[in-house]
Amino acid sequence: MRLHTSPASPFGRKVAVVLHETGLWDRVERRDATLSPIAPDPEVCAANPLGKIPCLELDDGTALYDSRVICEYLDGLHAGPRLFPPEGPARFTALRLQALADGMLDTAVGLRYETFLRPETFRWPEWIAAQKLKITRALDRLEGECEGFGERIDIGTLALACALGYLDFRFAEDRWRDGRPRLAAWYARMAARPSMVATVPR
Ligand code: 99T
Repeated sequence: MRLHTSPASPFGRKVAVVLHETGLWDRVERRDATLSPIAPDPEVCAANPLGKIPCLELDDGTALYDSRVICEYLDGLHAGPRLFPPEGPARFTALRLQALADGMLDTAVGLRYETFLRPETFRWPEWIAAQKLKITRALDRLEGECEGFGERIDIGTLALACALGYLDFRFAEDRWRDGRPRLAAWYARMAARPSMVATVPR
């Protein structure tokens, strides 16, 4: 299997964390792609018409995307505890948390492109402020919910840890920990996991 990814991508990090947590790391060859919406990578586009990473090429030539599909596929390849709970409330809580984390990341990556790639004269301050508010609301919701996570490790909690790690990486000046001590404490425990330490974004 071959994974198109990048050390800066939080979605690629989620897949990498799953590979570590499931003991599958050595089964996947990794290829770091350099891309952006206006500078696509031809190899990634050949595998994923959306031109986005992560994208996993299987040995039979099938390409899997996006990160959610890849993570669920990988979760079917190991014998340890499932990261995608198979059914019931646990499953839908994990999937909802993953959706919240990925939604925060879609917003944050969009903001990154808006504030870093888009020429300054074309930027739209109201749009930027409204996007930041989405992340603020999500963080506030998580501050209220995270004590219930306990020591749970599943696709929801791992995705959230990757999302918070991306805020540290690209938006440190926004200081997401301020006023959110419970979320900060939960994240500190998650960030110490070997899978998270091995995949710190660069
Ligand atoms: O949008 C593009 O054309 C290129 N962008 C990407 O490939 C980003 C890289 S994060 N990936 C996604 O947006 C994937 C989202 C998808 N729903 C998934 O896989 O879950 C780069 C972040 C950075 O450099 O700061």
